Order: sequence, then C-alpha cells, then structure tokens
Amino acid sequence: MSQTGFNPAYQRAVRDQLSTDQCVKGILAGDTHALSYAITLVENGQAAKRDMAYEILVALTQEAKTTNSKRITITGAPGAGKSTFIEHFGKFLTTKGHKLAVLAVDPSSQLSQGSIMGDKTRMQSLSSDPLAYIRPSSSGNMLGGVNTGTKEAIFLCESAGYDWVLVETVGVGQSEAFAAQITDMSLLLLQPGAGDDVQGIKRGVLETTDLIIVNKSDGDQKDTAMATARSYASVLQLFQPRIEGYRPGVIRASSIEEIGFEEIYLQILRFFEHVDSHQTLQQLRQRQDLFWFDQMIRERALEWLLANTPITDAINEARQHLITGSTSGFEALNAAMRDIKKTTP
Ligand SMILES: Nc1nc2c(ncn2[C@@H]2O[C@H](COP(=O)(O)OP(=O)(O)OP(=O)(O)O)[C@@H](O)[C@H]2O)c(=O)[nH]1
Ligand SMILES: [Mg+2]
Repeated sequence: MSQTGFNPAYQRAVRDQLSTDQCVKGILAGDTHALSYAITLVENGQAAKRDMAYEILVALTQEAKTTNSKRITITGAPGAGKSTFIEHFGKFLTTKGHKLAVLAVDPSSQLSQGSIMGDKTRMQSLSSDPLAYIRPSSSGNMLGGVNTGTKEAIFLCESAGYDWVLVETVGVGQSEAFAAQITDMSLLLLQPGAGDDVQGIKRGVLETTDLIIVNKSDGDQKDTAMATARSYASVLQLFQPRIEGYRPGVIRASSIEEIGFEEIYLQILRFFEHVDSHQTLQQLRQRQDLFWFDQMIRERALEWLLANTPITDAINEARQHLITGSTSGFEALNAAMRDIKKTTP
C-alpha cells in the first residue's frame, strides 16, 4: 500500500471504454479516470449506461468505506465566492493530508460552458493537486429531476478514497435544497453588507445551514463583514437547531487572505464529532438515503411509465382534446388517467 492507501501495482485500463469490473477496481484503487468514467455513466440519461452505473454502485457498496467521509454542501448566492473559497480552503485541507473531491453542480452550464470553464480556471491550483479531484456537473442535462447523479457521484468519490466531498451549489432554488438533503453538513457563504433578504437567502436555506461563513472579510469590507456576521448570528438564534444540541455559528473569512480557515476547519470537525458522539451520523445518512430514494423512485417510475407507448398515446390524446378545446382540463386529466389505468395490469 502506498501512503495514500492506493495499490501502487494497480494499472489503469488503456482503452477508453471501461468495463464494470475495471471501473470498480479502478475506483477502489483511486484512479480518477475510472472515477470520472463512472460519474459520467451515472449522469447519463440512457438506460443501458445507467444500468452499468448501478452495477458499479452496487458492487462498490460491498467494498467501500464511507463512514469516515464528510459530505458538505457549500451554498450561497451567485458571486458569493464559493468557488474561490473551495479553491483556497481545499488547498488548506489537502495540506493537512485530506483527500478532497469537489462536485460543482452548475445550473447555468446547460446554456453555456462559461461557468464551468470559469470554475476550472478559478480552481486552477486545486485541480493540479494530486489530493484533490474536481468534477463540474451540469444539472441541466439531467432527466427531469435536479441533481440526478449527485448522490451517486458523492458515493463514487468516497469509494475512490476521498474523505472530504464538497458539493458547490447556488443557493437559490431546488438544486440547493436537494444538495443539503443528501449531504451531512451545509455551509452558507454570504458576502459582507447583506441584509436579511438582500442576498435572496430564503428561510428554508437558513434552516438547513450548519455554518454561516461571511466571506470577503478583507480590505475595506472588514467592518461591514463584522456587522453582517452579528446580524446573522442573531437571526440564527431564531431557528430550531437542525441537529439536536448543535447550534450553527457564524465565522468571518477571506478566501483571498486565507483568514478564518482554521476556525472553519475546527468548527466542521466539531460538527462531525457532535454528530458522531450522538450516533446521529448513521441516522443522518439514513435520512439522506430515504429522501433520495423517495425522490428518485418517483422520477424513475415516471420515466418508465412515459417510455410506454400506450401511456403516452393516452396522454397525447387527452392533451389533444384540451388543445382543440373539446374538453376541460379536469376532463382531460380524468380521461388520461382512465386510459392509463386500462393499459396496466
Ligand atoms: N475581496 C474578496 N473577493 C473575493 C473573495 N472570494 C471571492 N472573491 C471574488 O468574488 C467574485 C466571485 O467569486 P466566485 O468564487 O466565482 O463566486 P461563486 O460564489 O463561486 O460564484 P458562482 O459560481 O457564479 O455562483 C470573484 O471576483 C472573486 O475574486 C474574498 O475572500 N475576498
Ligand atoms: Mg462558483
């Protein structure tokens, strides 16, 4: 075994196409090519690709050790400084010997590659770090749901030996809420000078936040950052703790000056110690699994139904009646459901 726990004798497959077995062995050996390959399969909408992805996932559940990992969502309004923070804090973590995977869920990348390219250049020093793995994912290419594949990708990264998995997501809309539900801890990045609603931070986001970081606390923004930190600290008092006995705090930081990192690091460790000592990590993870399962089973069942021609025919027919105005919406839905039920045993 090498220092990083990888098998040094492991030889990665030369061919581009990897088999299930090659993926499993590669991932367990920490091969990022196999890891990326499997994540691409997981994100793929084609049934055959996804079936292979699930064979890999199931095989890995027998082998992988995920109990020591930290699954952390980093959220915040656009421009709050999430990517810059991850780049610098990520370096801080790898310097401490941690292996770090970053999954950047990027809702804008469906329209342009701009943001992903931006992140790649922003995380330049981290992406060349052998202890770090960065994976930008487009949530835009997912079938129907938001972030399909993120949970699987987290697990794949853990199986490849990454003990810290950071998920970057924009703190608006559904993708953020989903990420918070499938990770252990949520960090919210704020900019100095923001009032309660200026940054568009919704109550729901604050309720799932375990640590607020007032970022960009540098230069002439220091005083404002202090005021922002104070006001959020009092706002947080109003919330019921998400994890029993754990009170979310507020820490001021600057990614550029690398201020506040040690405090953030210790706070994250304290969070996990708290969760571990109360045996809630297992409960948390079970809750994550249930949330994810409930969401995914709906998505998959719907997808399966809609791949069935008699069903889509029934839907299209009812829809056509609606378009021509020959029925009301109620009648159309009723008729569609009646015909759908007739098609199934
Ligand atoms: N002064 C200062 N500026 C910062 C800091 N961190 C980030 N910035 C700047 O803030 C801007 C946005 O940073 P990003 O890291 O791209 O923010 P983001 O939250 O990832 O943005 P999106 O991914 O587009 O939502 C950039 O111009 C950064 O240089 C910091 O600690 N201090
Ligand atoms: Mg970003």
